[in-house]
Amino acid sequence: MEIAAVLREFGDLLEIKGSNPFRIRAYRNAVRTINDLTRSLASMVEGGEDLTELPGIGKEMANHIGELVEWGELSVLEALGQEVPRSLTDLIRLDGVGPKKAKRLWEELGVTSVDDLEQALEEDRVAGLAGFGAKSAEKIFRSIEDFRKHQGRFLLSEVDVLVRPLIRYLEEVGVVERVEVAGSYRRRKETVGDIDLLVLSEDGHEQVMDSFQAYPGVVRVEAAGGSKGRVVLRSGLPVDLRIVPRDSFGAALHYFSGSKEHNVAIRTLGVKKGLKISEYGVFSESEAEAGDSGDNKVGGAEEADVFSAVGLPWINPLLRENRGEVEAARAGELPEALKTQDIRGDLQMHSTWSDGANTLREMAEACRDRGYEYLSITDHSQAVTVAGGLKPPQVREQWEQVEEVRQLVGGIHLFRSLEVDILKDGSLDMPDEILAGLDLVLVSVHSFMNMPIAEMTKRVIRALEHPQVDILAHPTGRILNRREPFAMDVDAVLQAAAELDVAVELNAHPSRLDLHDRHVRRAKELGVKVAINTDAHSVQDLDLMRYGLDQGRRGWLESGDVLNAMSLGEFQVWKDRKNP
Ligand code: DGT
Ligand code: CA
Ligand code: CA
Ligand code: ZN
Repeated sequence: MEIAAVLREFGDLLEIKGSNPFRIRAYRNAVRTINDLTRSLASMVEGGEDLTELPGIGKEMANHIGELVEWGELSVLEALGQEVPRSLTDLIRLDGVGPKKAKRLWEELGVTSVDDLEQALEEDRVAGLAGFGAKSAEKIFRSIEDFRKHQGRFLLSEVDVLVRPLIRYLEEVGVVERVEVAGSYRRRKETVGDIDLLVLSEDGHEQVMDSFQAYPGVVRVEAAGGSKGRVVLRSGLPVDLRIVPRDSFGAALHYFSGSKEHNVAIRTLGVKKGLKISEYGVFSESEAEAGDSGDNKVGGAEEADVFSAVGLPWINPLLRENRGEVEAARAGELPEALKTQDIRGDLQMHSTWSDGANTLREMAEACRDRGYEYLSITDHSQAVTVAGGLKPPQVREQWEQVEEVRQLVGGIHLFRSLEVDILKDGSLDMPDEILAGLDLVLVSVHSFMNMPIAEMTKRVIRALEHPQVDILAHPTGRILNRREPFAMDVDAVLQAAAELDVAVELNAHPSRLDLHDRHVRRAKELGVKVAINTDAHSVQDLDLMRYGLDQGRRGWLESGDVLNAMSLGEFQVWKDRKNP
């Protein structure tokens, strides 16, 4: 169903672009075939079936489906999106707008998104176009309201590339002294609804607002007042900006960083101390404590003022979800945040042996250059045919190359490893003698993801019971905004991992971040080691570690909880824990 949706989107873009009708039809036919299937495509792919035997599925289409089954992503779609704004496909979802009308709106009115279309409707520019009457304009208006109720959230990695240039731009505005991002982005929540910017500027509000609205990435200004504005960037990301004076900047930063639940907890503590805490500052209810300026403000320039007013140390924004951080702060038991240098190795990545872009040697060198002490390359096993999974003889061949790379690349240790598929019944997709020959065995689910919860839980626990298993990779299978986690009793799986002495992965890829932060915290509580791995498919992807670190911090991990924060020596001991 999701695969059909992606192929449909691709077909939509081709049609909006006005591509060859045969090519468009190929995608439409493929979508129809897939929608008519009685079995899941994923299971057919994993069963090694030849998809080109299906009506309307050619070789190219079969390859696309393979890519989608493994990654939920289609690279040719990314490429086409450079030519035709992908946001145009949102228009087609609106009742009353088809591909032809979307094309006309784009070419004649410059409309590229639902926001643009709404604006064009408001300015009465649509009803005059050929094919659009007053009635259809009215209908489109109503369907936009519907569309708004179902809009998605943004991945941190998507937001990072949009926010950094915007901050740099604002910092260049002469009257701006300081720019901070608050909200869920500052808390490094896995997805972000909108960006909340705070700008320190004593005077020159007008210049700040004008510059903000004139930012080249802005497609639409939603609100613009004296000290507050909201715009929408071309990508659809809304940005709130507030101009704040120096003496309340810290209070505003605290307030707008949230979460709302954390703020409520802090405010409640304040009330008990006779303090009123708001985005403007910390105020004493008693006149006696009035400050020098004659008002009763007792702080607010620094964020630490807010915490110290209620007798707490500063709390890392990544912990501010009101999940016990206030109590822990009071007891002096806040976790010590993970540092980049705590990570000594990366234990999941792919090479050209399966679906990665770089060789073993290149991956090893890149890890060494990052200062890691060890790495393990975890190409897929045979069941994951779409990602070039390895058969046992290839695994043995790879070991020979591992040996060569060990000789060639000094200063880092390369482990023999694999990402072994957990089959439908919980058995592993590799014979025992291969498993025994690996230094490190990762296991993960890539097929039959729609099982009932009890069955899936049993399946995964059975896999963990295999004595060679070291790490359960991307435990819930979710892909943010694309695929829900599969139904599984995560707590039961974590308890089994604790009993069986198996580690769980926090997959750092920003579209996975799997485990979820609450489950990371639960793993820590249960004493289950967490491996923060990038699942890199290229040397560049090794940079994704920072998303895993943030998620680990949100899950209260400390370096002692993290498997790959062990030194090489400690790790060698750990990996042989079951057969010393
Ligand atoms: P988002 O944008 O949905 O990813 O999540 P946030 O947390 O960025 O939420 P947002 O943008 O609505 O508001 C930013 C922060 O402002 C929020 O984290 C806490 C603060 N805030 C907003 N509305 C309220 C409120 O009604 N009460 C309190 N205490 N804080 C609020
Ligand atoms: Ca926000
Ligand atoms: Ca906001
Ligand atoms: Zn995987």
